[in-house]
Amino acid sequence: MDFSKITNIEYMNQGHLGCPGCGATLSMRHALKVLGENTVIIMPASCWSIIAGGIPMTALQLPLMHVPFAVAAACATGVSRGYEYKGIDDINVVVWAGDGGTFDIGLQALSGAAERKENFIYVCYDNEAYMNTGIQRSSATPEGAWTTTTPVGKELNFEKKDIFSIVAAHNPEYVATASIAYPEDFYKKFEKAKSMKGFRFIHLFSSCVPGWKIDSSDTLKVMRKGIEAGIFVLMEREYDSEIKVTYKPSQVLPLEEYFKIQGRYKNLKKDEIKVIQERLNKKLKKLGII
Ligand SMILES: Cc1ncc(C[n+]2csc(CCOP(=O)(O)OP(=O)(O)O)c2C)c(N)n1
Ligand code: SF4
Ligand SMILES: [Mg+2]
Repeated sequence: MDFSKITNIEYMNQGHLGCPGCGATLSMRHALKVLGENTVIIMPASCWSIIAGGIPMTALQLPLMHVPFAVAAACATGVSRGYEYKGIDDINVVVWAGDGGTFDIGLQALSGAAERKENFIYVCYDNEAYMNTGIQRSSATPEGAWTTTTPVGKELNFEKKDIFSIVAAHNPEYVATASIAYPEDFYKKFEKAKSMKGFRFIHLFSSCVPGWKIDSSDTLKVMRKGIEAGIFVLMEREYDSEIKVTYKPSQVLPLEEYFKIQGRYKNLKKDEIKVIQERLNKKLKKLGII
């Protein structure tokens, strides 16, 4: 990818309300550089509703519609069809939702829109818990991670919901995972999604400083280690084609290397890490990563 083509224009102002080192904030800044000014954001309740700030101090220079938690994909449907009715076809309608608003509360609206092949991009920034309301467990929380509703962090019976497969089962135009810790891959996927019509879904791995109990300066390092350990796999699928892994670590890191730099995993014992590693290895074998 030619990085010199990336615009210097910022669609996010300084002075947003995200924590220093917030993965979701970095992700929005860079996604907007690809999506550009002809973009309308639909946003359910989440940290990002706060990060954006209220008018007249909003951090985004683009139209933003705040919508109730469960209905982001339904609201985006309305906006997208409104443009279609008016014969306007050069606007990117984009949902920007957290994992709680996607994996749990907004799942029925997401499924309906994907099944109807609505014309918009749905982005889920996944920080693996309900962060805005105080770090409660969601169905995107990985097994073994501490949250305020799983205080010991040892709910090994609950595995993270496989949202990629759920969305892919609707045969959308495009489904991908990405992380701003791998910007080249991230930019390519947003460009590809932007160039298409129909239902497109991008699942972002998105660090959270207080929720993951990490240092703000380590935010990219933590996400990179997660991807090198294979706990989050960078991949994509176009319509009904095969899944393509877009980044394969040359040597997959032991999960322990990823866990030990985050306070949320500090209660895990060696034998518990072994159980989680074995489960992960099975998934990575299926994807041809190990
Ligand atoms: C129907 C409804 N239930 C609960 C809330 C309270 N609430 C606002 S944001 C939020 C957490 C959202 O979690 P997630 O979607 O993962 O985004 P994050 O805060 O992690 O960025 C909750 C529970 C709400 N606004 N509406
Ligand atoms: S709590 Fe987490 S997701 Fe929310 S603004 Fe802070 S770092 Fe970002
Ligand atoms: Mg979340």
